[in-house]
Amino acid sequence: MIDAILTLSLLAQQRPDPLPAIPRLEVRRAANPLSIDGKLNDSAWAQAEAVTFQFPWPNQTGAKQKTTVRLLWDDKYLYLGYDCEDADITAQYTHRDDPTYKDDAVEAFINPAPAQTDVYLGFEMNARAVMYDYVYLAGKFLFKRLDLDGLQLATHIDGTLNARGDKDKGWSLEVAIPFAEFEPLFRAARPREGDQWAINLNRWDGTEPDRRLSQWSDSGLVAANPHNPRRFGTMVFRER
Ligand SMILES: [Ca+2]
Ligand SMILES: [Ca+2]
Repeated sequence: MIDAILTLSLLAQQRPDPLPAIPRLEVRRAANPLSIDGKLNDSAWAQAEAVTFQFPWPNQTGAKQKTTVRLLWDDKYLYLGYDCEDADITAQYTHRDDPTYKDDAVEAFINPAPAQTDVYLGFEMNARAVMYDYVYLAGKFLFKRLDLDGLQLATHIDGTLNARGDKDKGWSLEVAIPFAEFEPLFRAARPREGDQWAINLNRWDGTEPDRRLSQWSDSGLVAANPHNPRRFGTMVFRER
């Protein structure tokens, strides 16, 4: 039941200069089962091509720490595995639909019907494996009270969480999203060979005033803002 909406103040002004090309990724079917424990040591992950993030807003301050993401799928789930280098891991929020994007967090914005760019599902997940999921509607609303069922989410921290004086190595995150959650945008039980979805992958890192947004596909917006569905990358499902 949707009983609350959050109005977005997205003055989504696009930069005038030439923007980078929209990236494309082939997503393979997982050959072996994955254990969603936050560790990317399952043999299936070795099949997946890693994408790296760019930093489109040079005025942001603090270390530009590397992020790689791998994607896989099977009959039931889309899997994402994030690997975040991070010398200082911080995350405060602990409840579903808290504003996890204010923490050390990674995101996936997924549009399974790329002929339209009004609606997509957002998943914003902090280093404590807290999920903020919502439906984005036309740059105007986020329906955040809608909680998707059957998600699996875990993180692994190589360092100390919220201990500010020491030096951490990084954190990783695994999430499994059931294809059933994409109804009615995607009217099939699962994707087929060659199906294309639009997706963007993001990371918020650091604490104010040193905070960075990095992304797979540059949103092309003037402000550091990831929400531009016209600039999502293309993901192509492959059976092998
Ligand atoms: Ca794992
Ligand atoms: Ca951090």
